[in-house]
Amino acid sequence: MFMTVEDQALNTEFLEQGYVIRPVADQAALDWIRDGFVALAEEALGRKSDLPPEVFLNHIHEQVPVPQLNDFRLRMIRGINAADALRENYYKLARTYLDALVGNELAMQLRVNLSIQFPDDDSSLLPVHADTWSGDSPYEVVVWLPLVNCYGSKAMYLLPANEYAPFDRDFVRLQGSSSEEVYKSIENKVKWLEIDYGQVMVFNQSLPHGNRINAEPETRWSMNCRFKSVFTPYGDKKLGEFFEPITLRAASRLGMDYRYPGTGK
Ligand SMILES: O=C(O)CCC(=O)C(=O)O
Ligand SMILES: [Fe+2]
Repeated sequence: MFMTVEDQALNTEFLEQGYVIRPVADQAALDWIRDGFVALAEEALGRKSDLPPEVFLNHIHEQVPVPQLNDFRLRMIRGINAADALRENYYKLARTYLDALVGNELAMQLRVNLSIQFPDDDSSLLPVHADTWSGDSPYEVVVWLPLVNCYGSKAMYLLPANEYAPFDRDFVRLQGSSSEEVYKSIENKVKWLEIDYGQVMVFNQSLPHGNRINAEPETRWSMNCRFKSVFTPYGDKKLGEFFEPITLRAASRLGMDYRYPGTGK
């Protein structure tokens, strides 16, 4: 492979583990996103906070009642996605890693998702799944961003690539089992992805992953967004509907627009 040594190492790590965790590639973009959430949450609560941002976000469950959590989360997602700079800032967090792992002509999901998981709350859990089981293309990767430090059950888990083969062999037998049974079958193989604010993760969403009840005393805030190389096959999520090209290069623009002489408009 004609890749730099660094790019090769990153690719090998991603293939072997199914994920990479690295410092964000753009600290200003990260702070812009977190400050945005603090401002949106203050607006939703109708008061300013004098707490440091990480304390404010980690303890938001002390200010938002559980029955209002979903509305609160939707308000946060709408608010942050309404800012024109969001997607470019989100891309900048992982640009160098995406370049190395996916390519430099990318399609990005139109809407960036947000998870908020209160301690001991079971209302917003994602049972074990792979995104490809519900129509995502295996050419997609997820860029996952913690807005607070995530550890223990406040983190998400993933079945590492090197543990996948037995799961694959057992999958047919597991069909008809509950998500809980599927989880139990891999419980001692999954990796809990400890990751701090200031880091970003890229993971292979075709590996089984999910989360459990957050038994830590702090709220988890994390974002996720899918990226793929623009000319790779699409699943149910199509270009123009769900994905949009963000870094098309001149040669591709020319190719897409090309008409043989005399046949074009
Ligand atoms: O954030 C999580 O716990 C799971 C995220 C997830 O399933 C995804 O981004 O595809
Ligand atoms: Fe997922």
